[in-house]
Amino acid sequence: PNTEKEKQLAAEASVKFVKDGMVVGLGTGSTAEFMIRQLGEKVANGLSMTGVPSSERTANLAQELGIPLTPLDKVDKLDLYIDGADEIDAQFNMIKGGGGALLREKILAYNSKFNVIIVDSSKKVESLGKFRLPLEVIPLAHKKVVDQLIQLGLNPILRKLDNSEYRTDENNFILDINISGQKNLKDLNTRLLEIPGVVETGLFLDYVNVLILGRAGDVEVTHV
Ligand code: DER
Repeated sequence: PNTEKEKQLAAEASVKFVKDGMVVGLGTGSTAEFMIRQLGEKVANGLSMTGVPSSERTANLAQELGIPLTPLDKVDKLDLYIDGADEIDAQFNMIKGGGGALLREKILAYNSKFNVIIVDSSKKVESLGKFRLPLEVIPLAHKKVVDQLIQLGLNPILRKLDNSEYRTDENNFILDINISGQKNLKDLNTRLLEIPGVVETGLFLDYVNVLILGRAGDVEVTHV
């Protein structure tokens, strides 16, 4: 299937949810990029909206496109949050964080009235875990967290950028872990968050209001 086309179709369908005067959380990644570019066009044609970016990468792109931005602490609730996902299962549980922005993404998604997720067909899975789950971890603690994750059989890998550690926008590390075969995602998420030094996980459970799935030449919109 033509993944780029599917991303574009899903992005196109998502911007229809954006109405004049809305405060919109802007996701991170290549699918979100299609959405942001389309919002830029609508803003250029008179749409009045304010964006709240989920990463420096997204902030820079939105700025370039002339989308007015505001910091999260200047708004009460976001009207809408639009973002991609790395994997999503039939219960709308997601793995996110492939783009390293999971912490801010989860903060925005949690603080918005309505979450719209846009994916190409490759993201829909039977069960999560083919894609490694990203954890945001404090550098000071990361070796201890690695040891703990190894004990749990989760096979942590420190994300690299060229030859040094990858740093998130908050200057933390990312550990990518293998959660395939894990049955109780809620319990797993709780256990991960209880490890001191783990800031946040890329497990998004119960965060989807609408899923827009681009499928060869068409889009499938599911209201959860
Ligand atoms: O990092 C993220 O959470 C992104 O949304 C990612 O999950 C999707 O990235 P993609 O749209 O480039 O596949």
